[in-house]
Amino acid sequence: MGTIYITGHRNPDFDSIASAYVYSHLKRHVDSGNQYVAVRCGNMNTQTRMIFEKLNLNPPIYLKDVKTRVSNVLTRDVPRLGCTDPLQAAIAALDETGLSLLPVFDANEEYKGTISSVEVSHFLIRETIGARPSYHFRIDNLSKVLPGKMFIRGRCEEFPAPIMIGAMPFERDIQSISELKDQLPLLVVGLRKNLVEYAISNDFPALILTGTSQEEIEERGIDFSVYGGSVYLSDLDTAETIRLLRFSTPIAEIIEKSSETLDESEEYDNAKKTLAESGLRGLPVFNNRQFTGIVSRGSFLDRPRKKLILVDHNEVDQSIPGARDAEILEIIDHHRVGSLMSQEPFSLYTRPVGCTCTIIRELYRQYGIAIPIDIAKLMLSAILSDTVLLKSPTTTADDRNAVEALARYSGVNWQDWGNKMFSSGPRLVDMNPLEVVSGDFKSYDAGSIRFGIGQVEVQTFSGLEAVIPPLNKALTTVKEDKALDGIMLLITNITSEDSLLIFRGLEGIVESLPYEITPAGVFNLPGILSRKKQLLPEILRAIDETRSSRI
Ligand SMILES: [Mn+2]
Repeated sequence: MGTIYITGHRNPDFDSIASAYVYSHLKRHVDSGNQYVAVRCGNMNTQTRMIFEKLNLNPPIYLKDVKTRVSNVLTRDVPRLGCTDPLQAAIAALDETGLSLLPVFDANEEYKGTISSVEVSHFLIRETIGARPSYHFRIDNLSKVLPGKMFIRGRCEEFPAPIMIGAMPFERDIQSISELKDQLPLLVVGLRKNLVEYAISNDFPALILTGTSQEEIEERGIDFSVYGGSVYLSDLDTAETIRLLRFSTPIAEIIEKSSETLDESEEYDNAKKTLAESGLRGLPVFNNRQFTGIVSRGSFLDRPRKKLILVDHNEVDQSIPGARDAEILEIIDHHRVGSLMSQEPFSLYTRPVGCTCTIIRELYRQYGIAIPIDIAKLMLSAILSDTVLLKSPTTTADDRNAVEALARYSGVNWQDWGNKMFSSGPRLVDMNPLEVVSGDFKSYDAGSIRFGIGQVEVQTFSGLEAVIPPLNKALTTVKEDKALDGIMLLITNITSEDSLLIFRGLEGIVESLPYEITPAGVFNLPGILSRKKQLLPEILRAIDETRSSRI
């Protein structure tokens, strides 16, 4: 079962948010095999908040982006090893989990490095090649790898020592030991009194006695009272004792030391780069300093992509950040189709209607799914919002029919409800000019020219003179922030069905628009309500004409 996000565009208007909500409801009914989550990638405007509140519905959750992160590739439920654990425990854990590496922590839970089959191999190679190896012993680890019991616990907790076996005639054994020069060995021996006493008197760090018992030792009358080392009684024969003893080495001695870590929230590409540059085979992953798993080089072989359905837009640049790398499964939209590129086939539903919800209502009918009253009210509100109460020239017969049918079905007087929707917004004079400009803002590319158009709806133009200068200032700020060549704000009076236009940049092009301009630099656009259908084509045409006149 996968998670599929349904999102509208950035700077979402009501249709964008309602369409995501409504379509997630429909998808849940037609496909129970996946989880459909409606999201929004921006703040809700006043109208959106008001409608969801009035209908007592929870609006889609805010989702910052759909970027692939470490949390999407990490291996969880990874056993943690301690620095003092015997190498045998690490080998067993690598074998049991099948993981390529495991993280190692010290007694204070601080991350110290990783161990993998590579470090284990290095250990074996080092002991195989060259002179007699010296091992790092930790008395506490003896009982962890060797069945048996501690007979005497010595003073020294950890020490380096070569292993010697007392299996030759006494003189030959002493000879071998003396050849170790200043190194004192850990001696593995049966109950041979002369050798044991030799070890005691020479202060060997530890003795491992095989094939004997406490009673036998006492019967032999060996005096350990002056001995400072440890004596361990192994239940195994000497060969097995030696084999396992080597793997009692604390893993801190052989790990790949590192303090580099990753956070779950780190972006996939950054994490991949961090790992590659570290030269390490893997890194531990933390979430708020809490260890949650590991990533290895294998974690980054294939980027998992989040699954996405776009509603009310079709360009990844207008979509939730990360959409470019996501797997887009469907697009439902009523805007012009721009640069649509996909890595795989997907469902595309576009129709030249006034609102995405008009298309989604059609889909409900196609699938034969009953529309709940709440959903009907949302769709009705979305169509009224996008078509400005069916007045916008983008309105089609389908939108009108949908409004009539949804209003009848849900028992709503759409004119009353629509007027309430549009009067819910604050007055322009009371609003932050930057929010007015960027609240409902769209960017466009026309060849090498990038420009943006914001739109705001008002009930009246009266008192507007006072807000023009601050709005012009805000236009300049947003234009610079977004590195645009030109920027405009369409102020639409939904009562008189007219608009005003103010702008910054692209003067030559904007001034050739077929509208009357006032001395204050404000265009009058009588009868113009639609940015998409009425204003945008004029601007694109003006750009084209300016270009061809230059040639
Ligand atoms: Mn729309």
